[in-house]
Amino acid sequence: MSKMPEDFLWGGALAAHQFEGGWNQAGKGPSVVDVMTAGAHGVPREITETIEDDKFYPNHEAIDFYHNYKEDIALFGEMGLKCLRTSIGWSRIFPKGDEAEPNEEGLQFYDNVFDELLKHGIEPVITLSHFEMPLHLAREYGGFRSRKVVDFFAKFSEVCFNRYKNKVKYWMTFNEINNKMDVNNPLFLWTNSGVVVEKGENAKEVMYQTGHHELLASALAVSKGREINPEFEMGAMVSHVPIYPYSSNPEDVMLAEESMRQRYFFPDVQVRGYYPTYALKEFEREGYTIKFEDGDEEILKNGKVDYLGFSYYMSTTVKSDVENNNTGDIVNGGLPNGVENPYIKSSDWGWAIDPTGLRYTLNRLYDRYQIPLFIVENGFGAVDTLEEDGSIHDPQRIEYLTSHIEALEKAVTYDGVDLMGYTPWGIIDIVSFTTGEMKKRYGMIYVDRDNEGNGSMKRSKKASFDWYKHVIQTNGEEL
Ligand code: BGP
Repeated sequence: MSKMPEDFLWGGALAAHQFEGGWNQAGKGPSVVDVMTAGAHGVPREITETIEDDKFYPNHEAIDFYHNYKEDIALFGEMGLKCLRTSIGWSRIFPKGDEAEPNEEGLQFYDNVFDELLKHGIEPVITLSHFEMPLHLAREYGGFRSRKVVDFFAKFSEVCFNRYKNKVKYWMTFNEINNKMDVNNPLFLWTNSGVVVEKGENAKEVMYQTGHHELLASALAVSKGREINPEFEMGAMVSHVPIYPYSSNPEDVMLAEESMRQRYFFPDVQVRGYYPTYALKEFEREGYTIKFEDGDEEILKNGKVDYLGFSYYMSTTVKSDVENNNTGDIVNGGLPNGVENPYIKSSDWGWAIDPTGLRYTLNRLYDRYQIPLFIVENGFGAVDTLEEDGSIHDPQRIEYLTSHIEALEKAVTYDGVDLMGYTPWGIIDIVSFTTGEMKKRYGMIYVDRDNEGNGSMKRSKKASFDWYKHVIQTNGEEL
């Protein structure tokens, strides 16, 4: 295959709550995800009122990167990663979220991590909020329902920009800010925004008002970041799942087009700096009251991003003459996985395997926004087996990643898409977000830990470890 640009950022992706552990160490406060119990294949994760000792919380210890960060980063260095995408745990820096001063021990932890990464020649790519809002902000203020939380996020991001301005260049504001468009699954509004829809409320109206505050918070962070260090690359981050029409029936085509608005609304605002007319028309049609304040338009216009990061795992398909296209169930994280696409297979968790969909996505996003793109999540969740001799063979994962890298390489070298980098999700085994399982493994490094939290935590290289190391060494030439 063709060589990628010399400065292409081959890396790996993680999120604080899914691998760090140390959930209450060194002053860290509980986050919204720390009160989510384990789910399992098809069983929804629960949001609990308190943290009961008798319940298992998979994110509390996760894989204990908190105490193993030097060993793990040495493995990332051995793999030859050019960058590592991860997040700063908001509640490690502001345990409750509304304190006047940040938690110095939390700030020091990330100083240590970034120093270790840079020592191994690995560029940090940092998400400010990856579902880790301080629980206190959710309980006390109603999360991003409240404009006060916009100010708390602005303060958190400013502290991070100032503290790490000489160590971190690439930033993203909110992970998969558009997840919450799927209001059928309470997991997303809760983890995205610390919000629970109350009885009698219109879920979409709540989601859009919450989303407006988050869009303001994102734009304010982007403007502040640029002020603190003009060298910063400020990105948005969305989940992108292309929605195909089931047939050439114009009704299917139009339904797919309309359904894509749930994907495009948030990045439209973050990249273009204003609300799209299809959303304003929806507010009018549905009678939603979204409270804007004077100056909000200006904030959004001034806070347009430099690049768009996105996750890509699967595609979905919709058909205009079926009762319900939104058949996403908890196994798929509630994603509207539409109707069966007869041309593609799915993973054990029902996620469609569609590498061509990644090339299609890159073209659609680049045509729409004409700014650099960054694939910051793509991966294959599967059950891996630790053999007697300690080896782990993961040919399916190598096949999945190979086909998706071929697709992105075609988008760059044949279609001319401006792509900054590629960070496969879960470079090391971590806790699955939607199900709370360890069983759904993504990593090229195996971690001996099961769904119930048992295991030695020992790290072992899978077959994909050396495969990906070679891909990076040849800059994508040999897959
Ligand atoms: C995305 C999240 C990640 C990651 C990924 C895989 O939505 O940004 O945090 O978890 O999904 O999903 P899962 O872990 O449920 O397999």
